[in-house]
Amino acid sequence: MAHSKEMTRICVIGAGPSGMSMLYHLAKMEGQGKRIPDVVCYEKQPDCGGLWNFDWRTGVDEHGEPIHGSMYRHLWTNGPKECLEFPDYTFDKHFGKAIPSFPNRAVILDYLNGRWNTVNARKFVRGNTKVKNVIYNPDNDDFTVWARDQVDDKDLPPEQFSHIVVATGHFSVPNIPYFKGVETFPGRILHSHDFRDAHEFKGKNLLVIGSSYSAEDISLQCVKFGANNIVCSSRSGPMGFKWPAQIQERPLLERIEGQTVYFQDGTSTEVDAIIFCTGYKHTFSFLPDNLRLKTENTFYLPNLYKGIVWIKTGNNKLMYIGMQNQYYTMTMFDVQSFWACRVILGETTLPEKEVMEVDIARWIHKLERVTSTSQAIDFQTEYVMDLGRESGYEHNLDVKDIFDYWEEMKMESIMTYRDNVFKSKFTGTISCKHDKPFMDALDNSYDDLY
Ligand code: FAD
Ligand code: NA7
Repeated sequence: MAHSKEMTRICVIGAGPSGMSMLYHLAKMEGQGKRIPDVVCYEKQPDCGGLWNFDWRTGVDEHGEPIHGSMYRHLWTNGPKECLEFPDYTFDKHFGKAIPSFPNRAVILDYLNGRWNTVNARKFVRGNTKVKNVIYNPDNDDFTVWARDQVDDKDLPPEQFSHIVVATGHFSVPNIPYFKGVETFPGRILHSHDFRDAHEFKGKNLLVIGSSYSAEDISLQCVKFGANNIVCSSRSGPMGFKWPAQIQERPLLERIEGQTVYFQDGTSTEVDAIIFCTGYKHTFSFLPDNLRLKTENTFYLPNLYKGIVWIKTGNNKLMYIGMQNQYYTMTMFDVQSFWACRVILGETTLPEKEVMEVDIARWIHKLERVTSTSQAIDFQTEYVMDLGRESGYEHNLDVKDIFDYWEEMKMESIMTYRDNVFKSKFTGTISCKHDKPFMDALDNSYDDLY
């Protein structure tokens, strides 16, 4: 479709929680009688939901494209649901009763779908459609997008858009460092991206590399489902939880000789499998260098004003949602999206480039002084609150107290923190307990969504 300079036409890339928040707000505004621009959301999976769609496949999908999903079968949320609850669509509203604070992944997807359905946000989504290329056209001050219909196996005609919103997530493309001798290892080697079910490791001795959320939770999952022993290897110090007897922590892996893995402190052990929990790479293969965010997994991103607007090239009409490291998730994506919608609709005016640069530098400088989890939560709370204030977001999203309590519970006991109950900031409802403690709950019946 041709695009004139005056026309606003939005392309959202990705229909995970971030992209869907954009669509939710646009559909809601439309429902309130506001005139909204033409919107198209390209999603390479068959449906919306992003990482919350469990994918049994690993490697490539049925169309030969890299699998997006990194979720595993028995995943329960690792933060309390009270920290990701939408004030305008609470868990009480969706489920009609109190549910546990750490639900399994199917419950979260059901909840998200419930909110999106209230405004039929899905109507903008073109599923099974992968964005292959985007360019900025300085002459016309717009973007051209090339996408591919994966079911019909054909490229679609290029389309013009005034705005691009990149919401393709950043926990999908694995970061896999090399360790000397790894090619001699005779057992299974995988990255957390390809981890699907801990049953596979029953009775096995494992090496887990990394010391963040995936390392911690995959180790626990493996203990839960009967792994014999797990050694976690970290480059920046131990995680320091009170682990069960089957889990030990060691310094960074130094080399591998056959089944034996050697650590930097000179110790060694024999393992049957190696799981790289070494994080993910921000990857935007569909974007040229002048539009492409290049970053580590951090709490404030380079070249993005308010963590959203790409200021390096072009016209401030390329935006990214959900690209920072995350304590806040769904609500942060939501306030980012609301803020972005207001900018696109001309209800918020962006300052001059120099002012935006100074603002980014100020946040990054502030982040450099963050040295603890609690401070990182403070930092992200401040960021979320700043966006809320600027955009006139209707609700106060500050759940720092709940995060702090969660962190305290986790340090007290990594095995049982998910058995605690938390109170909703928005309804005052205290969650109920699961029928079994986390470490004993092996069946995870997804049919019973509470
Ligand atoms: P995603 O969910 O990754 O969605 C991005 C979407 O973009 C996908 O649907 C993808 O198919 C699509 N896409 C990508 N490339 C293209 C393309 N070229 N063309 C078209 N579409 C494309 N968060 C929590 O709040 N609680 C948790 O317990 C929790 N657990 C997690 C566990 C794991 C194992 C992982 C990996 C993450 C977890 N998260 C958790 C964090 C997670 O990042 C967010 O909850 C959320 O899924 C991020 O949403 P998103 O929309 O930004 O990205
Ligand atoms: P994270 O949180 O980005 O953590 C990555 C981890 O990988 C972290 O501990 C890193 O160590 C470690 N890492 C990265 N590169 C290396 C090398 N070269 N050697 C050793 N260790 C390395 O990713 P996660 O997968 O844990 O979590 C991502 C999301 O999935 C999150 O939302 C969870 O809820 C689920 P570092 O700490 O930098 O020393």
